[in-house]
Amino acid sequence: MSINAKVDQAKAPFALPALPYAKDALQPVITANTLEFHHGKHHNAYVTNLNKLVEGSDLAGKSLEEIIKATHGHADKAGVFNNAAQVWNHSFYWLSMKAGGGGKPTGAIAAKIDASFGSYEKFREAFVAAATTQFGSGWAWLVEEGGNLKVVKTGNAEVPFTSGATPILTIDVWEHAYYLDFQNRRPDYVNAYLDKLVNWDFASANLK
Ligand code: MN3
Repeated sequence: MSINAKVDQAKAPFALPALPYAKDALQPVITANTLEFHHGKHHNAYVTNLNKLVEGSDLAGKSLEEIIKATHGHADKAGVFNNAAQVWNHSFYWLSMKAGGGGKPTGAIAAKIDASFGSYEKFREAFVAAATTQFGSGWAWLVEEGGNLKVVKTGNAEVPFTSGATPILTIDVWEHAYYLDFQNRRPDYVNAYLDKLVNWDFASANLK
């Protein structure tokens, strides 16, 4: 079973997945200029590097998730892991946002947030704290683990599913995600993501 059916299920070599919206769809929070670099250069470079690293190896012909699980925690495979996980993380991040998204969720995901955190406001506090305190590069996540929702943060390319948590939503807090639009103001980027971009339909679809 795949971790997320909407993230590339093809086998290596991989292609850069198309953005699920136009490059200017997330403006003014995330500009077309940022997506031009972030998707067209950064995400694309992870795909290109990964394909080079797995070509001719025993990982050729495996899916992204199989490669991530097979290389996680193996120091001699760190290059493969980092590129594979970054391909997965970026595909999941694009899907975590949409034009006109954000704000308080409704339906099943709202009920699950209330049950797990006490309220949407408590969830929001935890998510902002994780995203703003991740030191250096990394990601903040809403995940489902043991039947509850939790907020976690991961460094560099790390993914939550290698430790058993199911990703529900993510925000990229590497500087390349926000520097062109927000410079050093990471908290403004995180708040704008929550208020204007979160794709709660995608989050709901990721609940078990
Ligand atoms: Mn990134």
